[in-house]
Amino acid sequence: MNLKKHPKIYNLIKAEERRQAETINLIPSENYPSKAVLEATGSILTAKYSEGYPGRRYYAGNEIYDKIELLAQKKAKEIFKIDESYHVNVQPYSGTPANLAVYLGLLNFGDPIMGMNLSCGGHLSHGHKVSFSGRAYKVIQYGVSQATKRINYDEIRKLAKKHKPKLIISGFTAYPRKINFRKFHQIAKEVGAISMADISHIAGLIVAGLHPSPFPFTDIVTTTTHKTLRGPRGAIIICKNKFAKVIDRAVFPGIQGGPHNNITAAKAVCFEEARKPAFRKYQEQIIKNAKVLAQELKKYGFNLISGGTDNHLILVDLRNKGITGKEAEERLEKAGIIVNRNTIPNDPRKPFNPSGIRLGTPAVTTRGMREKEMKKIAFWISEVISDSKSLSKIREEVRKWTICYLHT
Ligand code: DSN
Repeated sequence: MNLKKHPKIYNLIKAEERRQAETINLIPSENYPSKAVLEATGSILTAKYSEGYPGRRYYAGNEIYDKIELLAQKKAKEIFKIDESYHVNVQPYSGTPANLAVYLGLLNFGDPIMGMNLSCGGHLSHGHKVSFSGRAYKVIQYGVSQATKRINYDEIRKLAKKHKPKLIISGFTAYPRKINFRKFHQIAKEVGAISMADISHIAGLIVAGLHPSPFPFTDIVTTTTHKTLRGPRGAIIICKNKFAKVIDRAVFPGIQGGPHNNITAAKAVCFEEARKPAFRKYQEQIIKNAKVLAQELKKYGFNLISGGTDNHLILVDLRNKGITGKEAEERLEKAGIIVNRNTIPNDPRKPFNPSGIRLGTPAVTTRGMREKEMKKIAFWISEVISDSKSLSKIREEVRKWTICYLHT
């Protein structure tokens, strides 16, 4: 391996491989891509500049890259079952740049936009004040119902009628329930807004037909490719044809330079993998695992936001356990269980040390873990949260246990 000639970085990569193999990864936005995706990511395609789009590049030597990009676009359309009324841009470097490109392409600075607030599960790039999206636009934020912790579409309609946003964003990073994209689109149309869905977390579930699709009605759909889709770190934008030109121009030259061609090829590989029956089975298992993990945690007295999950993630309110999200995250990490601290709806605490943790099953499901394993994981989580003295013992158990599961 040529990387061995760079021992410092080689050893760090090996150490990270070991960490991944010996820990239980419950971060809902992470996953382990296939070897094919990794090979494309690490390929010679990284060596080329291709500013522009297929057939309209600013550099010579792009014949092959045009084919790769067109193939990735075609495969994206196939997995989301969309027709020629939609256009795909496969160049966004990741989720936030994809979202910012949408805003740049469709809005004027200062225009009103609506998105879910961070504490209820929205993303920073959906209009949070610390993000460019919250500074460049007039943001109206919606939350979830106080009682049910679910989206209240009537409230969203009222807010939309009052503020007349130009763009309404749906799709969240910490919402454990199904999203009715059709209702969001209807509300947008009632107030003359463009509808946008950021399906980053649930794209794999949508492809597998296990979550309602935002197609064929939503105006703009963005998604990362590395979460439930299990591809390379990156994103795509799918938009109705009438927005194709402005979206393409906003991605390049608006906010990006040359596309990362190695990643474009890896996206095409990931889309190809997502067409296989095994991918659907994998997505089904993600949901089964999340449901079992949720049920078990409830048995151990954990309060789950909205009472459970319909998708790949669970949001735990830790206030009854007398521990903050940050403390829980740190304690669990010492035991080899990797989660991330997260705000809960209307969290009285700040995002850096919030009241909850967010757990997800995409990565552990990729490793072949099933319902039985979820029960064990819930038991360990409960032990760790209730007794900080057992950490090193559980760490050793987790180390021995995880070695038995696949790791790419
Ligand atoms: N940071 C990602 C997540 O963890 O959900 C979203 O971009």
